[in-house]
Amino acid sequence: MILKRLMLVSLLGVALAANAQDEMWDKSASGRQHPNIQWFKEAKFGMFIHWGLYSKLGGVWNNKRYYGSGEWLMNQAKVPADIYAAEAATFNPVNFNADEWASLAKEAGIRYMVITAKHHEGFAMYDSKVSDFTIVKSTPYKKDPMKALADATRKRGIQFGFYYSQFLDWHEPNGGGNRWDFDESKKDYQRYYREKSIPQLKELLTGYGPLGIVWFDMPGGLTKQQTQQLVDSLRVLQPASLFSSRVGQGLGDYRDFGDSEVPPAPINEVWESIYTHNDSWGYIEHDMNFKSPREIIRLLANVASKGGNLMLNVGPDGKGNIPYYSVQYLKATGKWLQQNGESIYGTTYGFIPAQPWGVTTAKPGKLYLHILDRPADGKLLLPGCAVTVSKVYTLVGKRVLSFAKKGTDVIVNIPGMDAQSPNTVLVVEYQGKAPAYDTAAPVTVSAQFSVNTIEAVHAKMTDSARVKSLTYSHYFGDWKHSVCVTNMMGPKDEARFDIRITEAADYKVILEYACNAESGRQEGSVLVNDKEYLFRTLRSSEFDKSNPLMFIQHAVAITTIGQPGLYTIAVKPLQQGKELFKLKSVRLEPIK
Ligand code: FHN
Repeated sequence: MILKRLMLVSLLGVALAANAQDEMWDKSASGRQHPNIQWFKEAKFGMFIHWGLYSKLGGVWNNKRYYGSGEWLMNQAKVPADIYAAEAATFNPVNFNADEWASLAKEAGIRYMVITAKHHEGFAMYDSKVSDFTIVKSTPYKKDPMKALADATRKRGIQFGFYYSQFLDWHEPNGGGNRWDFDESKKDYQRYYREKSIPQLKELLTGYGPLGIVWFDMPGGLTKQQTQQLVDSLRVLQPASLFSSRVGQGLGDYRDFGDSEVPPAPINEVWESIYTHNDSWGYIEHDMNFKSPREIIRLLANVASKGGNLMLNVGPDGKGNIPYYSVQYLKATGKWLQQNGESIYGTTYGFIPAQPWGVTTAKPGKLYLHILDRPADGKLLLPGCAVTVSKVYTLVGKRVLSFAKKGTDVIVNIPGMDAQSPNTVLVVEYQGKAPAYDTAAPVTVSAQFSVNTIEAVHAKMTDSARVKSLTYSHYFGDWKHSVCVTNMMGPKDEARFDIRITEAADYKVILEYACNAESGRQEGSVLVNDKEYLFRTLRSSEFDKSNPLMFIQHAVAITTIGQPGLYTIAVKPLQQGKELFKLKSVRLEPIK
């Protein structure tokens, strides 16, 4: 069912429903806690490694280049299983060096590592006795790299785990997914589980020492009861090992969000966001869209500020080399973490929601301010800071800063910051009970920043308008998730945003949205400060016809704010009938 859903999503390019992967999480499971969950909660930063036979192919088959998820090459090119398997004869990762990989992880500040033992292609990257399609039996390399890697990571205090695709197996007639070679009506999934999947999982859980995590993926073919039996039969082998939510049927120990997805607001559960470093999980020679250290550090802070872990993927090539930019940028991330790790490891989300200057994380009695953008006047506003602040200082250098309190606002005088720093952290020490995170707090808008983004998640809707997380991909399987206000079909379907403007100024009002041909050229209005401004929608993409969502920024008005205070912005269609657009954010830019 989930597989079908994902296929549909990839065909359509955009899924207008909630993310299918997230359906694997049973919310009632959040009350239950694995006794060994604490290390995971504190770890915050993991390294995912997608490495398999596909890494040797690098996204190219028969001289044709494929884009998106490189580990899906066999499926994308519909390569016959025997022809694909023959590729193993030239897979020889002679440059693989377990100590180098583990040292890189250590230097990057990684606390856990999860590597693909078997991906959907069916190839075991370890010495499996259950199948002949393994790195030991069918390649010139002939060795088991997983043994060495498990030892090298543990030696460095990094938790080690395996990714295992338990249902999809394009090499096997009874495995899920391969319908180009094998007749689906003849598939016996139970037999696949019995003869390959479960025995291989047992090998992994018995032959490689204590595993921090077993990271399942893309469940299928099992009822809840059968999944429970699978879980039980593996649990006894390693009771301390954590199982990812993609074991299916709500039976995991923590929640994984969709690929490359961060929830829009904090979540009080144990969870993980997983991201590719470039556009693909598996190595693709021509994929150079690597996230910079700045992007990784900010992503890490953003995920931590919502209470989760970030597991960032690298895709080593067929020789066993981790791509140059992954190595460099992970090391740079590690440098930042060496100095600022206190504000990430062992934290949870802070009680102050995202501000124009950045995000917050917390430990008992301490609030960490991650300053991603410095206010021009050097005065940092902490709204809703209903605690007794005793001290504010820079995390690096421990420079004590002065601050003032006005009601529940705290205003910190911040020093000139290193403009190059991706994230400058301040520590607020306080007494008293941290107030609850206020999801309904007005969004701060300040003239001290070049732009203020009011995200769709803050919308209060009337009538049929709805906030939804939309899933789509640009290439194949490089999933993106955007939270948008949708279903604004007529004048009653309004999205309202409560904001607090802290300085009088003229602000440009910009709508960020995706709009297809059908929705193009419709009239809408924005009400700000008691004045209504009209606009006509601009078409941005054809997301309903196998194309992804593309967002544009459409400036629609200037509003003159004479007094700081609370305001509301309301967006709505003027005519009935068609969806106005998918509204991702409203941006307010002070006019200079
Ligand atoms: O299909 C896989 C994909 O190749 C990759 O392994 C990701 C990682 O989360 N999981 C699946 C899709 O969700």
